[in-house]
Amino acid sequence: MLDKLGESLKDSLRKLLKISLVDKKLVDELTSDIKKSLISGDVNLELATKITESIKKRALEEKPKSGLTHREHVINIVYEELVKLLGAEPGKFEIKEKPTRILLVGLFGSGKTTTAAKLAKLFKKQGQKVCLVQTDTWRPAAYEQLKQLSEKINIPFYGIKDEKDPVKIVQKFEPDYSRFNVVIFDSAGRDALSAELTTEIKKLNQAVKPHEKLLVMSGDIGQAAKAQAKAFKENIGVTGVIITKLDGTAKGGGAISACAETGARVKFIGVGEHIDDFEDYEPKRFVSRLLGLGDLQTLLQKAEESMKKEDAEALAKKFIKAEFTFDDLMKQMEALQKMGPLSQIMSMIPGASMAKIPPELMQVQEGKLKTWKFIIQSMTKQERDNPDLIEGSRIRRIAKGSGKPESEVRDLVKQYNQMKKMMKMMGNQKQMQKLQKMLGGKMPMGL
Ligand SMILES: Nc1nc2c(ncn2[C@@H]2O[C@H](COP(=O)(O)OP(=O)(O)OP(=O)(O)O)[C@@H](O)[C@H]2O)c(=O)[nH]1
Ligand SMILES: [Mg+2]
Repeated sequence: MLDKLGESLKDSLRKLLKISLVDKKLVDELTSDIKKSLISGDVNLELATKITESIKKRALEEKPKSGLTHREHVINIVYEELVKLLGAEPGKFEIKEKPTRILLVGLFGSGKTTTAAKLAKLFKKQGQKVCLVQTDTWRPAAYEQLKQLSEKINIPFYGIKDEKDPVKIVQKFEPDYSRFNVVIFDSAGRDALSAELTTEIKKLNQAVKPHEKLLVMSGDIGQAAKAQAKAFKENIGVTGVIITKLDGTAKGGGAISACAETGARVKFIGVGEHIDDFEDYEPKRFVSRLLGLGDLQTLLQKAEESMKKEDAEALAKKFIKAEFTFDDLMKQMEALQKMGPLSQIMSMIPGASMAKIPPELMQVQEGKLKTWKFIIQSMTKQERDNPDLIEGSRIRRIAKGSGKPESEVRDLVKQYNQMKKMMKMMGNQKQMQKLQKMLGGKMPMGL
């Protein structure tokens, strides 16, 4: 998501990590890089200038907090300013009243109907009783589209095929709504917020009496999101925004920053065409992912599910210190396997996404793991604890014992050494570790 914006921001920070002395020239270079990244991410020039000026000023004038190097201090400032730019508050969404009525509005093709289904599934997962109501009487296939989606996710659907008046649809099913905790109304779009669309939504608004009016906008409209959010807010009042299609576009930075600027709260983001490609919008988490700082809390949560917490923490520490043995490697590999694809896991480890990780390490196959297990089981305790011992005759013995070719044993030793080197590299990024500690309270991180 927002890959391009994230990559160029990461590149800027990578440069900073390589340099030991932070001086005015470096800060100038860094802020100019960040500004370029933001503009390529479609953040407007004025806003991009404002934030980079503020980063520059703070980086040069503010004293680093205790325990932080100047470099770490600057990274923290970049992080804080980006969070401000992309909306300081998370778009929390609570179901307070029952039923909570949600009306989705937006222009043609912004993703309303898809989002209606995504939202419904999300609430259902939270244990809420949800139904979907189709009030789009404009697009000929709208009825079928939402009906099919609701069948796919097994959620009650209301709609009247061929009815032309959306208000009649809302009224017809009024007695049913009280059976649900959440009622989601899809509505019709137009090319622009025309008088026709405004009138229609106003009428719908009166009939539905929604608790939440959510404006659905496509992320690829970039800065145009600002004018759109403003127009919808003024004309019909919106309580929040959902930005869709944030997968594979660099322009999402534009749409999100534009919303933050107008005070429109982004509540959810759509990150793909599938029903599960939907997330709560949490600016801090979003920015830490953009910067490649990782999301350690999510990682730890997953780790906890697959192994005991103490084990997970001890292993993670060993892992980062590159002190792990073959036994640890095996444990880690097994745990990682339970947690999901390695590449996804690595993107959540702070610093890991900064270190360029060899792709072959990301593709450890299950079959390979089994082979490794046999090989490790054929090692003596001494060899497992001290992998440097493994050479020549030991390799031959281990190969024989495990029934695997010597090349496999060598391969495992090679992978181990590579991994160790990589972990050392990450571990040595002391600034990253300290940063995690410092941000412990503020960012979803905490080893
Ligand atoms: N890649 C991607 N595609 C999306 C996302 N959300 C919606 N789409 C696609 O965008 C297209 C339009 O989505 P709809 O949900 O029909 O949009 P709509 O706002 O209901 O459109 P109208 O009913 O014509 O006003 C569809 O092809 C969706 O699959 C998203 O988050 N990512
Ligand atoms: Mg639609």
